[in-house]
Amino acid sequence: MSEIKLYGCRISYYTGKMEAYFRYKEIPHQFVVLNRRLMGMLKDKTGASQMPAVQLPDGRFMTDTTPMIAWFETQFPEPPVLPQDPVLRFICQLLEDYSEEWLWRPAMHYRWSYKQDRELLSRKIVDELMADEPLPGFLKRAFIRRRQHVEYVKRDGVDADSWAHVESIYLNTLDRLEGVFASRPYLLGERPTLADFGLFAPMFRHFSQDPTASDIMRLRAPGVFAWQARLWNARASATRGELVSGLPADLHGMLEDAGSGYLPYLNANAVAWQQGLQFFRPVIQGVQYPSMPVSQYRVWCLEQLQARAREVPEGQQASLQSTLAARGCWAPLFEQQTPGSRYDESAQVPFKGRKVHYHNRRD
Ligand SMILES: N[C@@H](CCC(=O)N[C@@H](CS)C(=O)NCC(=O)O)C(=O)O
Repeated sequence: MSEIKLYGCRISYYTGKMEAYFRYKEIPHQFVVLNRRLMGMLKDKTGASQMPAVQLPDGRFMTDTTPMIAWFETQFPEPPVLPQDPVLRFICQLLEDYSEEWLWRPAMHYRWSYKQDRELLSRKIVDELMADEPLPGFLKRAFIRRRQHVEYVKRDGVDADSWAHVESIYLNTLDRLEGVFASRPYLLGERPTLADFGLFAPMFRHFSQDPTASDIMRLRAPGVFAWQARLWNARASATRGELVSGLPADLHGMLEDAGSGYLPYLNANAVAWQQGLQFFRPVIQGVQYPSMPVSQYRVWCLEQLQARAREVPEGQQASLQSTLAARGCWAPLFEQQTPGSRYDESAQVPFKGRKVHYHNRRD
């Protein structure tokens, strides 16, 4: 084997993120569409039942896009997708994590709560991933619709009371981004950074393509629609230009959303994890959510964000703190002194060795 293999499917949130990164960095790879047999093989190799997964030419397997990209940056460093400036670098890492984790629920909701979306997407999933399963198509599609709606909508905290809040996360994000892309092509300047790839996960495979969310995007935020196509088409060798210096005012809103919504959620999730709970009921921006699963992976996300913030050199710590505090992110970032995820105790991420079924579940 001489090529990197990327296992996934053409409608998957995180697979799209990894594809866009490989395309931008011009890292040669072969795309392999998953089926049940390959999924089983990947679970054995990576310990996780999730996509995407990557197989290196030396045979090693990897999973989890954030640490995978960090590893590929060590192997293909030019041009880097992280800003040189330490404060901007942390903002970039925070925006990546916020975008891909916090827009997950609205992305799943828009795909599986609306009839036209679930009809179309269940057909796509079955045609792509379950073509060789010996069952009638209508049964496979009904199974997928039910599984996805139960697992990723009802069980993940979307009910009549939280519905409007879940949708507002998408709608507000579109409004904020429309302002950003009116003044520059990518989140942090003239070329893509890690933050763009994190945001790409929900925006590309879900919001810009699923019928209901896509209609909204095209009408409400055509600049975001253009950005996701631009990023898909971006190649490092043909992309020049500077990053912003300092935090642009048009990103204040997204950071304030992270400080008032996502980081408090991460803290509540971490407390529930420490208490050994399987489910918890957070209040988010004043909205009482119904029961949702405790996520070990997201306790690790909080730990990782804290670690990245601590890596900012001493001389820039004051600037980092004041920048984040002004947007309401500093206090919630360090509210939990020891999140205690135990997600990567043997420090093998993104390589094999963990036993995690899926990022929304405890072991
Ligand atoms: N943290 C992982 C998350 C991967 C993930 O959740 N992938 C989804 C699809 S986009 C998945 O495989 N879900 C399992 C399932 O639906 O059974 C990453 O960054 O790659």
